Amino acid sequence: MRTDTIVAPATPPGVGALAVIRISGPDTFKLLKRLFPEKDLQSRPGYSTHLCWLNDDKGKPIDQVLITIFHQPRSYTGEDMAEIAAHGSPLIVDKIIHLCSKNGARIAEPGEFTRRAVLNGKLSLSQAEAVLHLVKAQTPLAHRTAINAYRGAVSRMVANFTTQLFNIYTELEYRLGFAEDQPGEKNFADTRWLDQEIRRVINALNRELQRAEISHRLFEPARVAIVGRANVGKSSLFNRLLQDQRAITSPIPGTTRDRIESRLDLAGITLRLIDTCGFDPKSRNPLTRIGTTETRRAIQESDFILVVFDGSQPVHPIDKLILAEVEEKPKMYIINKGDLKPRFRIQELGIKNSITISCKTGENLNRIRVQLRRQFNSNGTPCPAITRRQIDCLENCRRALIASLKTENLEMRLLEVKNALDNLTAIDAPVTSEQILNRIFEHFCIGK
Ligand SMILES: Nc1nc2c(ncn2[C@@H]2O[C@H](COP(=O)(O)OP(=O)(O)OP(=O)(O)O)[C@@H](O)[C@H]2O)c(=O)[nH]1
Ligand SMILES: [Mg+2]
Repeated sequence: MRTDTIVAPATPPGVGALAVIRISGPDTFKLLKRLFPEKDLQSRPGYSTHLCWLNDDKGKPIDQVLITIFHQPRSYTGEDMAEIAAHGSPLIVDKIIHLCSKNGARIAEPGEFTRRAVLNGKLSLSQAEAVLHLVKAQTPLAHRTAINAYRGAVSRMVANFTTQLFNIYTELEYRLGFAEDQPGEKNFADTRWLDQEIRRVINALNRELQRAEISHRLFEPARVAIVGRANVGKSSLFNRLLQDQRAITSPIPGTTRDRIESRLDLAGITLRLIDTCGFDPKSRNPLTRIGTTETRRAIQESDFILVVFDGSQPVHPIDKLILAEVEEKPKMYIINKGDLKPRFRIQELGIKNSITISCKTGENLNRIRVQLRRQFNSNGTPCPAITRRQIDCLENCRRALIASLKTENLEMRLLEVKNALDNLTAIDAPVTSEQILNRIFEHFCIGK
């Protein structure tokens, strides 16, 4: 772990009433002494605030600031820290950061303050992740979920499962030892009770994993891409669903060039709706080919696809190519331009379920909304686990338990239960792996 002294703005760039600059590390007070030579801040109590004038290295005033000081270990990072609240001007912030770095501080990397808090045992891993979600939360439910996680709900859930699994583990170990001593003893080889206990934990994990999808979606809205060949009415559908003229529409094929994204709110469910460029991998137009590559990327990144066809035209060879492209994705087939004479025969594509709509008249658009709501229905209580990393750990734990049930061999079973325990405790384990830390903190911004 690096233990130098770091500095970064903690508030977003731009103009505001105030801007906060954070300093953390062993030389915090040495730095403050250079910045405010007439003050002896180190001898003042932690959490105290001090109104001071800050001058640049030529003695010219930068700003009048309010400094809050923290003595290690009683600070966010567990190190000596200071927070300088200045007037919210990007120029002032730049000057203060520059002054700090000239006097020995290093500009912090994204998430480095919280990373230090974890490494110094001030926050568990799941609490650190909750910090990110706390600032990301945009709805009251998302906020409640993040606050719970920050207050240790994930750690409590992990502790609860760990106790249950540990009991199973010790029982297995005991039986294994006993079976070796008393090879003829039948009762100890009978694992029905253990099977039941393991199944009970698997069922509880199943419930948490279902709820985890709800909590994950509170912070990472599902992506829904509108895909189809040129001119079928993708942008018209995009605008209709958003109830806004967000994308340009026109009778000229190839109107949409770049993918356009927008937030779509459907009675409590938030989605990211994506309008794409007309799909045509064989086009001679280089722009269309670039657009098609982008559309492919949008398909890959999306959780659900609205596949749009033009109901006023016969099936086109590109329609078949599109079907192959979206084969593995959950999707809905939409036949647009239902107000015109029907010439599209979807049976030719071997598809049974589709919705015929008209972006011109608005016919059946509500059915799409209802289906999307059903698909991403988030009724229910969110689980404390929010991040993909936490969900993956729960999932791996469950997988190991299922594997443990498939073997009669007590030793193998013990190994799988141990594997399940390791995956579970990884959610909040003391971190030794740089890789895990990097994965968590790559999403943080500087100053957090
Ligand atoms: N009659 C009728 N015309 C429609 C309907 N939906 C869209 N259109 C028209 O079809 C044309 C193409 O619509 P867009 O929404 O731009 O189609 P697109 O799929 O986004 O096209 P590209 O961006 O070029 O790939 C426009 O002239 C629209 O007014 C509909 O339901 N009925
Ligand atoms: Mg378009």
